[in-house]
Amino acid sequence: MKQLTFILTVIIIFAGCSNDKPSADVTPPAADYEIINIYPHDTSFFTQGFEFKGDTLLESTGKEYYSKVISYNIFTPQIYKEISIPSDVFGEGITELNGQIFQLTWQNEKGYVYDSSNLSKLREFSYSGEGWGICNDGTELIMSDGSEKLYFRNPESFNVTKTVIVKDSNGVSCKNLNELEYADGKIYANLWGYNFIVCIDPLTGMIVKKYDLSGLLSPQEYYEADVLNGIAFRNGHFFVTGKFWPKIFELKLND
Ligand SMILES: [Ca+2]
Repeated sequence: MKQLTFILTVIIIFAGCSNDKPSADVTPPAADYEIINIYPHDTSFFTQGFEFKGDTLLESTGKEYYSKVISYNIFTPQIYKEISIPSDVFGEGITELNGQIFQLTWQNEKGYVYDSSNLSKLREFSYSGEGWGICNDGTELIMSDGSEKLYFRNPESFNVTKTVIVKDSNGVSCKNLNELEYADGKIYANLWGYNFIVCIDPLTGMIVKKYDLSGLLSPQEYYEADVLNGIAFRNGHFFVTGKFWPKIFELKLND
């Protein structure tokens, strides 16, 4: 009986959102969504950051030699500006706050700040460890590093002011937090390698909703593309895409 209890305990632990394998079965149950529209996405973009400023979509891409920041309009479509970063730097997430765009890098332990009106570089900043996703709540920057932690940082000093552990309703921590989006008081996050996004209470770190987006692309499109990564909120709708994805989906996420 003890052995059976042990086995069941192991099964329960690994069915949760633990270690490197967050499960699609983790509570809370998936919430559904509606597709409002579909827009083309450049399949050369290894998407790392995705955020709207008004009608302008800001996207950052990764990989050495290919990392850049693009501001464009998916509704016209029209590219306003595109800049590259040094070829030895692997770009990661971006977020816009008070006229400035903050860009992380993966393992270079530095980031860039740009003037959001013209993408001219204003300054650099440094941090320890990896940079993955970033968003902001209108006051502070919120950053992920691939772990289960979200780091709240002062936008001027980039000092950490608070750290939140993201966990499911069973209290199991959830690693692989990737691209982020702040919307209506919640943080929405991609989990690296998984076709669902989670909605997180920023005060507690608790995952309160989960959306399974595994049906967005056809099996052939999923085969040719890389992982789901990129959430941008605009006028009550969520725009999602992924690395090398051919499409951007405008979604209404239901409660
Ligand atoms: Ca985002």
